[in-house]
Amino acid sequence: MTIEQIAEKLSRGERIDATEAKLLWEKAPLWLLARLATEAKVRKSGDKVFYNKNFHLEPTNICLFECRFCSYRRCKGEAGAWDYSMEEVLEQVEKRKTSSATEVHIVGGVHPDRDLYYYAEMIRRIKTIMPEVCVKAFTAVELHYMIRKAGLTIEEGLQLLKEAGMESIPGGGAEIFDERVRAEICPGKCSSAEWLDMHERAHKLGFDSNATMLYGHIENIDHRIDHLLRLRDLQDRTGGFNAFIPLKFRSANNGLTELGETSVVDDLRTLAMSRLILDNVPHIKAYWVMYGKEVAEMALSFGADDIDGTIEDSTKIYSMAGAADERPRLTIGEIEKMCASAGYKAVERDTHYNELNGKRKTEPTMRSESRGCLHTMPSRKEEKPAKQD
Ligand code: V47
Ligand code: SF4
Repeated sequence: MTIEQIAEKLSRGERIDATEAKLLWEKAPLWLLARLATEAKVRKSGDKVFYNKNFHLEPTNICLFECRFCSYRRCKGEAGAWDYSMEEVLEQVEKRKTSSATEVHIVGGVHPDRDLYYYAEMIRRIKTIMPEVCVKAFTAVELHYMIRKAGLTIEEGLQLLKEAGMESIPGGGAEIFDERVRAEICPGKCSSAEWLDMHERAHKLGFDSNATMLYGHIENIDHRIDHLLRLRDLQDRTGGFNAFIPLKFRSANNGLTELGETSVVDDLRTLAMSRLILDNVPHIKAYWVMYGKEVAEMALSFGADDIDGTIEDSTKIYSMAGAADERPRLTIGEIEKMCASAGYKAVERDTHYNELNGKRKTEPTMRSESRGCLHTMPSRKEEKPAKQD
């Protein structure tokens, strides 16, 4: 197949395979990727670009794991470690009580002394303070650790969190699915199969979720394509992913600093190829906190239709890894301007991509039906990650 033939196939809305994706990724001119990704974006979301009003809670950066790309984790007692008490976390929520945030995004380090029941209680208490806020919480890595530690099956653990008020699962922890690359950059944490399995089981219980890919470190284009195809396969089975978020590796203050960072052209090609390969995922998010506002604006011409939230100084993952802005904030006016200059209309959404049109949701809108459980996994005792602090 030639690039022109693959382009025609995509313009007809047909699916491409790994070989076709590789040819396009490596050889297609940037303008063609922009055109094809825009066609695919417009087919899914017309002239809309989505944003939400959210804030992040990061209860702790103390983590059992030692991912080499992570600038954020600390050992207990180390300079720069934080470990908020339940009351301190709830105080942060109280401060946002009267804001118009519709989502709280909770992630953090995998703390050895915290457990599933503690986090379920945290969610319950957050919902008491802000009953209407949607709790999008815990990467599959955190969930895997806390559910196994509790000795429950994945379904039992997820069900417990659902009953506490959790509605959606963020996309973190996916990194790169290729097992050899994963073993190099984040040894010991949940495997690719376990990450995918967590999301599959969650989708079948009625949660929706996101997926990410950490790129720009030691992986190559084949690994990126393999990652996207594993997500596409899962999405074919469940339909539970709302959005895919390519995460550009930021190189400051971590174990892979010497690698440097990808070019903006690589970032735009990656966004476009994500849109083209993931033909069954409705939204591609250009996470502006990580790209910066200018590249996020360009991303809207390369298949992205979501720029995440208006975050008020509340995520440290990227500022600690060298993202330019230490107090990331984007006003609604700036979002509208950014979308308009790319030729789109800014639309506020909730976590589940219901359009809000100035309204707040009043009822939780989890994926409509539980799809019935997979056969349950046997309970296992807590498994210690290979590396510990
Ligand atoms: O899993 C850690 C990544 C993720 C670095 O679901 C890094 O809406 C780049 O998943 N350079 C957590 N990335 C954040 C995340 C996320 C972000 C925004 C929206 C959503 C969503 C999810 O951050 C981790 C890891 O892959 N990460 N360190 C770094 N140095
Ligand atoms: Fe821990 Fe997450 Fe950092 Fe890995 S990326 S060390 S799991 S905080």
